[in-house]
Amino acid sequence: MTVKEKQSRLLPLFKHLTSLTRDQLPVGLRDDRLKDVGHLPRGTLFSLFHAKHLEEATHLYEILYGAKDFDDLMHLLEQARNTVNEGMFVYAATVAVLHRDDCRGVTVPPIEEVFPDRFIPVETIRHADKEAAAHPDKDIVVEFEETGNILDPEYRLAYYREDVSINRHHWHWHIVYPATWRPEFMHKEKDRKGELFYYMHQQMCARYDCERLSNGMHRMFPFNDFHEELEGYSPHLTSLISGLNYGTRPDGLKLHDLHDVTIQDMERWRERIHDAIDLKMVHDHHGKEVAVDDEHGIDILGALVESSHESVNQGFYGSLHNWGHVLTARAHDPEGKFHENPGVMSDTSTSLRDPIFYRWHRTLDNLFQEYKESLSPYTKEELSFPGVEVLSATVKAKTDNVIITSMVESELELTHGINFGTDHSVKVKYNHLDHESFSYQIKVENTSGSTKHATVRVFLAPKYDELGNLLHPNDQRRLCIELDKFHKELKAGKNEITRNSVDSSVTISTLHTFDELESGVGVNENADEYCSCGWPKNMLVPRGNNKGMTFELFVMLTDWEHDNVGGKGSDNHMCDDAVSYCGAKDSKYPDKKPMGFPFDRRIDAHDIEEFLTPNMALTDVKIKFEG
Ligand code: CUO
Repeated sequence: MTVKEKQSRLLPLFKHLTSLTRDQLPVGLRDDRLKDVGHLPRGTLFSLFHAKHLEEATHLYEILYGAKDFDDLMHLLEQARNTVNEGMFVYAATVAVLHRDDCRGVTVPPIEEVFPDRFIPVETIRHADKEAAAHPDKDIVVEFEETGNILDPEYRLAYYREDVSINRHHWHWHIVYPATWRPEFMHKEKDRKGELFYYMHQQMCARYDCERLSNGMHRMFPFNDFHEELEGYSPHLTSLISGLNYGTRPDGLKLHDLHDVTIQDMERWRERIHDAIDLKMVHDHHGKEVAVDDEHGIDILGALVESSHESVNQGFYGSLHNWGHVLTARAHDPEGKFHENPGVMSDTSTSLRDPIFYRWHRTLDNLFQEYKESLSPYTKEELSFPGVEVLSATVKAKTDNVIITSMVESELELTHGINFGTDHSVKVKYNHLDHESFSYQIKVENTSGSTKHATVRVFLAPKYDELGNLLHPNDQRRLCIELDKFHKELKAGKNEITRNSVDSSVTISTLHTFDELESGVGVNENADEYCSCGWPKNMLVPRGNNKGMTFELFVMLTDWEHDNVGGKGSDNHMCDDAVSYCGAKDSKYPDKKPMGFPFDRRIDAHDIEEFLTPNMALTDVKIKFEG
């Protein structure tokens, strides 16, 4: 069977899931393997942060992953679609398709088209619905409606938090890295999964703070005090699987104990994690001491904090991060007294919308940073690359070292996710951030007399804080966004490296719509769904401001011979896209250095000049928003 045939058999299963009835395939008619699924009722919001939901979803994706062949997979998927919760079906089906060898090249449709109600405000969907009913013989395009106003200062960031593409990214990342992934069962390793959990979310926090500074706002405050009154958030989303709104959190609510978890549990787990960081040691579930050492410490802590299947002791260290999502999502109806839906924090495809997401992840990131602070700063020797000097680094765009950002228009097709009863298209027009295309020009001198192989690392960070003061490198490092990382051969003598921003190792290059996938566009035997977990390329750089906000571009070359992990992950791995955030499929993470190197550790230098070695360059870059 060709990939195209597989693709066309798979796509209908992802259509009109918001219209499924409550009917379940009776147990007697089900394949034996599916006897023990279907507990979470249809119409309920599935949360992969909730232990019980996740347990059932894991059971399902493991069954689907274990299907004998593609036909068997289709048979199980068809039955599962008629049995399990809608959100759980999409999650489990996507995890299975993404990881099965016989699904290589098959692409699952974008989540925003499968469940547009998780991305588009309900007023807009309702408007589209009325237009479609009034004009059944026409294609419909409606405008996206605003979800708030400036009376809420945080609303200034709504364009970012409610962006379709970053929410899609977050959903996809958690599909590639399921918390419950069991390598022994799936026979596939997820190299440095705990560390990647830390790093991908650390980068999201850094990006959000850069965006805040672009908007003249202070960096976010962590959500450390679990008894604090929270700021409110109203998502304006209605879940169409039930017709019930996503929960709104009015200003001033606090977290409350839930049936499954208490605030005290959270505080206890956090204390234990602090102890582990201070003592540089954790207790595994046999009571054995495991060192939180320089090499594996961050990976151990990432798994512990999330927590994932790889947590050394879930019973003792709990599941701090996941329950934090559930607790904040349930703050408006903790006891379920009003049978409300949870808020957007309960789901990976919606949680980025809520300002509390970033405050919660800042708290977790501070835990990881506490550990990183305890490590010695990199020495000059660890930072340098003898024989290689970076002479200059320039951003080439219309004007050198100036990047223009703007809001551009896109359209989202609703009809695959929502049945409007029309054969015509029903679209929403919305605006999102984008930037002009640019490239890096890096001039390097190789004085070693022979060919060298370099890893080129490119970062961007704001130069000034919210008050206009020069940021100290140790504060600036936490705002550093990785823009790119790639391998380059350097001949002896002078070299000029040119690299386009679209080739970035953090972003995805192509993404296909439901319609394109249906018509066979983008179907490619070598494509890999794994790759689509990268950061959206339109969001590569922060917005900047109208005057032109000053950032620093940091370029560093390190010795690739030392960074290279060898084997499949060494260079030409299949998914060249987005390896920084997504790793390389079934291979080692393609860089031996700690993620975020060299900014993952404390910088004691007084200023950035003192930190620099000859293999680094720093350039002022302005980002100018023409909005
Ligand atoms: Cu990705 Cu909290 O895990 O969001």
